Amino acid sequence: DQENSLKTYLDSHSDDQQQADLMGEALIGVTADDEVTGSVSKYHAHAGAGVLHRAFSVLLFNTEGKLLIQKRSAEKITFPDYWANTCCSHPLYTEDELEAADSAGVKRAAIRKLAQELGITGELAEGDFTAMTRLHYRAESGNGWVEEEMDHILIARATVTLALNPNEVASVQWVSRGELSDLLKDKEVLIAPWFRVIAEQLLPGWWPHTGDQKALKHLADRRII
Ligand code: DMA
Ligand code: MN
Repeated sequence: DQENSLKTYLDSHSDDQQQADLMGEALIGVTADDEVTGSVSKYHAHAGAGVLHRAFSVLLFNTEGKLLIQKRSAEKITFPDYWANTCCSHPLYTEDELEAADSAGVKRAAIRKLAQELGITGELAEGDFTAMTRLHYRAESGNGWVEEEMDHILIARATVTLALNPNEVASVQWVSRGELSDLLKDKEVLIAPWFRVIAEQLLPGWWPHTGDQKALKHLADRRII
């Protein structure tokens, strides 16, 4: 059953206690309409056939309009060593992070994980994020794990100081539109599947407006794509 398989997994991953501990997190199970169905462990959400759950993807820009991207660490359980957007994770099944009004829950989760993965603390508040749209996608991680998420995409712009957590992030890069498009074409580079969709299908329309939150809000679309 779910609890036993989590215990077996945790016992066999005592070599990486940080990632193993996180498999016990309570995530938010959702329907294809993003309606909450209940709590699901991070382990159960990503094992076997997987369980659709709520996630977020942050796209952080600096004042020059460059996007911060991260290479996921080799320790990540899903998609290790892949390049992705600034920060991705899941809101937790708590009152604070379940809050739907103004996408407050996913914004709070984003602030929590920007600190834990990248050491960004105190430089971003909920009001600095714009919730752009929701992306429903499913992808096999290739190592036996699966992602199926309702991904809330958040854009923010700020000047930040970074202190990378090596258990989460191998390296980072600030990229211009041209630099990102070269990276996406490079056959040697692993690109996370959700980030490829965001970068190729959504970002081109948003990038010119990332310095203007009012314009971004105008482009925001609460539909699920
Ligand atoms: C999960 O990200 C969310 C998306 C959009 C892929 P993740 O695997 O980096 O989550 P976590 O950092 O919590 O392991
Ligand atoms: Mn997930």
